[in-house]
Amino acid sequence: MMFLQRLTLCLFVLLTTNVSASEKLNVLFIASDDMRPQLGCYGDTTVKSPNLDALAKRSLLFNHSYVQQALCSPSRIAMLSGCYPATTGIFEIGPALRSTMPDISTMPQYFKDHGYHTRSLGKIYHVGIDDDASWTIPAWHSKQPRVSEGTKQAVARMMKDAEAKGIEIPKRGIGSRNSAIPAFESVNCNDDDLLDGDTAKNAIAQLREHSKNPAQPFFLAVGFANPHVPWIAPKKYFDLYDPAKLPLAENEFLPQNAPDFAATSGTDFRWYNGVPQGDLPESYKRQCLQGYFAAISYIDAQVGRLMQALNETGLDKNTIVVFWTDHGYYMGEHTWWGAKHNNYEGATRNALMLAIPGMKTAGQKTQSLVQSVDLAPTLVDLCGLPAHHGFEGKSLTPILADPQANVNEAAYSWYPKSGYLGVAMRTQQWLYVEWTKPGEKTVSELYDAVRDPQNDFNLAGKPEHSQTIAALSKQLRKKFPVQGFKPTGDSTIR
Ligand SMILES: [Ca+2]
Repeated sequence: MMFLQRLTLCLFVLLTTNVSASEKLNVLFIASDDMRPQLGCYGDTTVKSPNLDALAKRSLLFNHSYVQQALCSPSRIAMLSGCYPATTGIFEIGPALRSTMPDISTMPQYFKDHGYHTRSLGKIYHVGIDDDASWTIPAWHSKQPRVSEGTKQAVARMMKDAEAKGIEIPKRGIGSRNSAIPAFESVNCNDDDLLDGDTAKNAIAQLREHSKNPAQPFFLAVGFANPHVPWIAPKKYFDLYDPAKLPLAENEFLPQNAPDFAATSGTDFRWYNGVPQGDLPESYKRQCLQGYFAAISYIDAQVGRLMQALNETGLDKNTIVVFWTDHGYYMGEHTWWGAKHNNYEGATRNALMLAIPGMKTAGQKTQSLVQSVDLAPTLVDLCGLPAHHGFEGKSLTPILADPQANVNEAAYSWYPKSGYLGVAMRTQQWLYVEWTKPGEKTVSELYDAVRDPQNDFNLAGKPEHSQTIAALSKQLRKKFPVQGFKPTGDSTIR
């Protein structure tokens, strides 16, 4: 069986790429923070993303890709470990992967153990919660500011004032350090003057180094901080958008008939300087959209620089490129702004593209359901490494060869809220969410994923759907029979 699998894989690589079987493929893994799949290549006509659109032309684009939790750190940990949050037990920002799984071999670590030079530049694991065992040398972070010089000075003044008055600045919430940082800011500077441009610059230098040493394959992970709020980017990206012409969300209401605790999302956006509490004025909403889209275009340009370096060094011929975002985002839908933090489609659906040199399906899109945990077995497969039995996802190689193929019956996401732990199961037809809490009745949500893709109307209370719910619940519990989830905290607001 194993032999047949390996043979199938070798045939797949030979049939779909121009790379010889003996040559190890490199991996350039590009991550962007809080970037929902609102890009030209995803059919959007507002956002300007020429470089990601160009990458899509050499990739298979996954139109139904889902993260395992719509929160930075747990999402990244699931992707990098190849394990569902139900296995890692990590549902919040804070705990490191090894606090629950000390002996795990992560995806990059597995590449490292098989001769790869593995490196992390920028935000791959959540900043401050890194995993040294994953990387050949410790993760690198730019020292360039995330904000403008003026904002940097405002933060310094705030800290100094607080110290002089003997006031302790809270780590989170209104009055925290973020209170001195605007939610959006157009900065008159060059790309490399801010953190993400500098990350791209260093990644390019790294690629050039690798091109001089082709004997050792590399797994280079490059993580950008934008478009996570604050949306701070060079002015030229803000100038791409006229706020007056940006479309506002059409569903500025909470999901109808949904449980109150489920239909909440983060409040951290409100902690930034100048963000009104309560309903946002329309002009402010438009400025927010301009900022978010400018931040996306700023990252798009950085991806373009990386791809140019890949082409110039010739590494494009033997390097797999992954573009992955850590979850979706709300920009006004359901009244949520600058937020993710729930189990709905807008939060759990992410952008994913995979480019293999010479692939026959380049430029195509697939509607197949895929998950972040599928990336680890996929990359291991594509690079010809032995199978890693700890990875819980499925290799996507059948879909890369045939975009009509399916490997998953459903995609799964988790979120803890108000003592409940919710598991979302996205099938081609439905989004089913089951919330369990010790001592409480199980709460279900059901959305028609085809007719109601933004999850505006919960159908769970309708008698005509009771059989569908029973069948979906059975399917969910068959996949995850142990419902004894023990959330380590309540991640509602982060
Ligand atoms: Ca994030």
